[in-house]
Amino acid sequence: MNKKLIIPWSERPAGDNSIMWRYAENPIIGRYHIPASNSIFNSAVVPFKDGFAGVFRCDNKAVQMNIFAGFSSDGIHWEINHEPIQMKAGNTDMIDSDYKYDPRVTFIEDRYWVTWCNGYHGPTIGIAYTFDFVSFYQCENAFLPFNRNGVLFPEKINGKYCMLSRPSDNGHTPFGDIYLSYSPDMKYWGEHRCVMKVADFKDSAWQCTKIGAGTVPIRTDEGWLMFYHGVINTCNGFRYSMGAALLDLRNPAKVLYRSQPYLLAPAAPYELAGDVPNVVFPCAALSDGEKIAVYYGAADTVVGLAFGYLDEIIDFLKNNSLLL
Ligand code: BMA
Repeated sequence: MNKKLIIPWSERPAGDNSIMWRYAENPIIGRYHIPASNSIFNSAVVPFKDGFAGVFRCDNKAVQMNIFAGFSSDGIHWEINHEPIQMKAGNTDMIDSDYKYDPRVTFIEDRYWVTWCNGYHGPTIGIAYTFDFVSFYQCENAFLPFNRNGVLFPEKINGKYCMLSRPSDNGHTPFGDIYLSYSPDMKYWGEHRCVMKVADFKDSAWQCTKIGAGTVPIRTDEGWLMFYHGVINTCNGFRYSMGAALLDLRNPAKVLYRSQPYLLAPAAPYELAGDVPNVVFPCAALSDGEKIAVYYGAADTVVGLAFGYLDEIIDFLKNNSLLL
């Protein structure tokens, strides 16, 4: 965690007692932000040089899903390339991809790693690395189809790369739990472990249908803090909300605390209405060690920001945890 980092931020609004609150200027990225886009949403950002870089999910007006690089000096105002990322071959020549969506970005050791949902006979987890957000090198897919929500930890754990993911189906999966897998080389993945499963309807219905890893975990003294999405199937379809979990630092398959109430659920107009209504889908978080800014896709259409204080979120998790 870089303590000198200046992250996007606005204070909790007067009279608001929620643990996390929305940026008043949301959405920070609108659906037509680049000429070709139909929608720009579930996207990931990281500190880069004197500012920030990101990988953005832009669906074009043919509704082809692809990922685009972008840059910002303040993390709020973004210049997104008008052309999608063109992958070069990394640790494999097999870089087939029918579509790319829901990217995450993680800096590990010397480079930025991008994971995304990669279309290869159905969704699975694609991996690429870049040093500069100009040249990207695609690697072997992490898993067999079908899988979504691949999220790397920002450092090796016990000497290996570690990735959260969510085995799924080829459609609008009506189930899903979070697993983790290890790799010595970013090519071969194994030692798969179940991390957390959906909650019981009676305990926490917002996360009773499926859950998926969201943001790259943030190292804290209390454990890895990770924001995730939880889904309930309603008579109006799926509703996606955001919660958080603290995972054990040395064995992140062990959940220490997990939010019983959600931290953010669709309520603002841009979360309630869009191409897919009622979606809050976190994909990235920035922290300066005290404050946190979470980037989330809203209604599969635009990008929003939510803020909170690290210690308040951790206290909230400790005091409002699902019994594990
Ligand atoms: C999931 C993915 C996400 C999307 C969500 C809600 O299955 O397709 O990209 O945000 O559904 O539509």
